[in-house]
Amino acid sequence: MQHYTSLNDLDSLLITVQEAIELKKNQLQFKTLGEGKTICLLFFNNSLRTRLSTQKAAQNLGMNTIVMNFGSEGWELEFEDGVVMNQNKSEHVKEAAKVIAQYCDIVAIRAFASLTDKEKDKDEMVINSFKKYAGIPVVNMESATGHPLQALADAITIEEFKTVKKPKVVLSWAPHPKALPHAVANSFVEMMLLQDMDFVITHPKGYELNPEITKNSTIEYNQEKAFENADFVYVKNWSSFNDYGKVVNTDVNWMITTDKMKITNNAKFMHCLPVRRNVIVADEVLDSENSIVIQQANNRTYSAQIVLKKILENL
Ligand code: AN0
Ligand code: CP
Repeated sequence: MQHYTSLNDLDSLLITVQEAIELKKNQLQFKTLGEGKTICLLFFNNSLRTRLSTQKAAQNLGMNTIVMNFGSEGWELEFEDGVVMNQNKSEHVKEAAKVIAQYCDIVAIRAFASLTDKEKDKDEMVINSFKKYAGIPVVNMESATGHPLQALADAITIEEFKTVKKPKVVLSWAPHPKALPHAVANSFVEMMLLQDMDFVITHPKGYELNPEITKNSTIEYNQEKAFENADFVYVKNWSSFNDYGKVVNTDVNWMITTDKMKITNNAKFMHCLPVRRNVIVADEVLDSENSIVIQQANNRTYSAQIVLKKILENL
């Protein structure tokens, strides 16, 4: 594998999930594969899990890691061509990407959606500029439109916890005070559509995701109806896609409560974290035995490790 910027970079999601589960049993089995190799992790936004699990994954493979919080510590980058750079932006991505590529063998990038410019976000300017100018493998640690390391960890988690061959999985929107990106939901949908599962998306009207991503997915506007017989409830907030980046509804009735979980088939509760307690989900659900968010976050290491392993094998 050359880059990992979307799930489509994997030859096979299902085989990769099995490989990650094998890797998890003995996480140091490829500890010399990355010897002498360096990964640069560039963060244009905050992170806990992605930052630590990707470093851990690289270290399990024997790699060196360099981390930079670009958002707060880097020069502000210009991405447009032919601009007179006499404003705030000190450096063009053309130089920055080429310079960074001399210090490492793989570059991983977190650059959230602007949520103000739909076209720019759709073009994935940050990730694609690094792809274009760095000339080394690029890994997506959540870009404007996707979070494929999260979705791979989610697929591993569902595989580990499913008790029937074809579980019912519900992706539910839940309220949040701030406008959040679509990336996690997009990649989750893409991941579900690569598998034969009973998949339903539920959200209030106005929160339809990009139809090019949801394609023919079932959308049920009645959350309680969607929850009937669910084996997994995957919860995430996102802002409006049509009214781009706007919070069009914060209906507290969409919060995940014990009463709602009672409608399900004793479903597991999943969330990528960070999660706001008693806004997205009630304490008693998050603290219940059915909540697998901690195990889900653990799988971020094996998701990153299997991806880095595939890239290292191709270097
Ligand atoms: C981010 C998001 O919703 O995309 C990161 C999630 C992994 N969440 C927040 O900004 C709270
Ligand atoms: N789930 C996830 O990506 O978490 P962080 O934003 O903390 O990295």
